[in-house]
Amino acid sequence: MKKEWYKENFIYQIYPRSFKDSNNDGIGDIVGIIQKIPYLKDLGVGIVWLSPVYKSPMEDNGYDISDYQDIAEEFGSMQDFKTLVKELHKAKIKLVMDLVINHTSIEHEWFKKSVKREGKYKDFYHWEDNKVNWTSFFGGEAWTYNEERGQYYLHLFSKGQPDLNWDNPEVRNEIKKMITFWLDLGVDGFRCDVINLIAKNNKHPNGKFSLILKGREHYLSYPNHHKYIHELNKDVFSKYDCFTVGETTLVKPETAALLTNPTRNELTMVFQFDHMAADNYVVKYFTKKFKMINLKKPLSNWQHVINGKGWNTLYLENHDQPRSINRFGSLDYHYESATMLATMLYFQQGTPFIYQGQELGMTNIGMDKLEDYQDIEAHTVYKTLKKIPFISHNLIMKRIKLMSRDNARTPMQWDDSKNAGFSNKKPWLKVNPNYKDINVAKQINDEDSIYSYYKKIIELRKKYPIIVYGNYNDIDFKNKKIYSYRRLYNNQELVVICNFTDKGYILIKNDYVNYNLILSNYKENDELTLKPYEARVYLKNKGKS
Ligand code: ISL
Ligand code: CA
Repeated sequence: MKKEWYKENFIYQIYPRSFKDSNNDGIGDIVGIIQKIPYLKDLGVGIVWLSPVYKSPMEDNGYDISDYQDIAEEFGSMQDFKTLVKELHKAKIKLVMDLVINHTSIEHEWFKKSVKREGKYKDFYHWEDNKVNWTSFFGGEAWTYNEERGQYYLHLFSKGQPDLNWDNPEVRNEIKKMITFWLDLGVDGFRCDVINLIAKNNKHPNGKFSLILKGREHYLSYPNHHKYIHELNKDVFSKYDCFTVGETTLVKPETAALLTNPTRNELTMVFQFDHMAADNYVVKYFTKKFKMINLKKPLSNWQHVINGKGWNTLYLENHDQPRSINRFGSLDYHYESATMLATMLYFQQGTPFIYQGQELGMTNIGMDKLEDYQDIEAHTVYKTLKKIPFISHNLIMKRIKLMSRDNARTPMQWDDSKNAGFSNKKPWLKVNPNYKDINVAKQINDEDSIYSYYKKIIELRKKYPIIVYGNYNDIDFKNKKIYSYRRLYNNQELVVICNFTDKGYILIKNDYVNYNLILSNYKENDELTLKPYEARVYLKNKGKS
């Protein structure tokens, strides 16, 4: 397997709005990120991924871009951005930008000109005389009438996010120029937003009957997306030492294996979503009781399908997902379950991602009032569900409390001072009241904190290539309580054992007496019994025993 820097480093995702506010306007910014580079250095991550900082009306917090080659004023200036690149590189940290190229904002010049049917912009977006029945990812209709042009336009997300027409070569040229601009500024890679949605059936036929995402057969992993991504790779990415991670919604492992196969020159790796459905029926808001086997099955499947063909990503959290302890762990075993989840995830094969605050065990805020939610998705989902008879306000709020994206977007908890040390002014979104207990200041010098445990995993991954490159095999796959697996590399064997229950678990026989315990979230490990949420990592040099 080829050795690459983007396989060996941890990637830390920053949601700029919520990371650190340097000028006390209540909104995180680029200078705030620069101030916290020593923190990233201490943690030991090698790559930072920034959620969008481009100019935007912020209807979807920057995933609606009105100028691809400028910085949003609330985040800072182009000069600040250049300083960020310089300072990160000085600290030996690479920078990955978010690339939102499936759609723009309706305030982008291209869209304004397209509305007026101006020159080459006329067909930059998807236009139809008649309404098509497709539905949007945020709930509601995906085609909206534009008075001025007298036609309907497509938006797979909010009304403010019209989809670009990728069949138009002029669109592809503009995008390529824009990407080159950022690479020339020193950017080291891109996270490509909903990249498996860019190609559409351009005849825009009505979709077949479906309760969710009606019309998806006409745009989800539609064949031409391979072609367009390959073109970006050939004309732009391949000319730089950079990598790409595609966000691929509802992608099948077989498609991902094609997208990430190095010989096809498309993407480096992708985010899949199968394991994010371990506690819901594909649509996040249709929740179901979490069962560990529903996390293990998809994760293991991806390890096997991608192995030797492409390259995996390892994540449990991002700015679209509620916090993992609430979903898959236990608030009563905060430290134990947070560290166990990290152990289960980060010793698998793939590039590991940490979402800001995950390294502290930040948890869901679960706000009661709809007005407190800032996320456009919470509001559109509310409106859509409210139209269905028999669904009450309380029932919808219960779901939103559990699954809203704002759960992950509350300000980063730096210390126990006002507003968690994020800002002196009232933050744009409420701070989680548990910041007095869960914060960086409290954990950074405590050997027994979640933060220090994350640091240990990061160090181990640097020390042992088996963690990066070893082959993956399940152990006792059918076990519904214990998640365990083995990695094999050269003459070494690594074994990971995680207890997903709040009860002790008797190991029938101890198979690992001759192994070296290199990590555990308990100080004492009973030979025959796993404690609640206990995690262990063993290493063995074969032949020696
Ligand atoms: O979070 C989701 C639903 O609750 C996902 O379906 C999500 O909308 C989808 O994965 C696409 O996400 C990305 O593109 C969106 C943006 O709102 C998300 O923040 C981004 O990660 C539109 O640009
Ligand atoms: Ca600010």
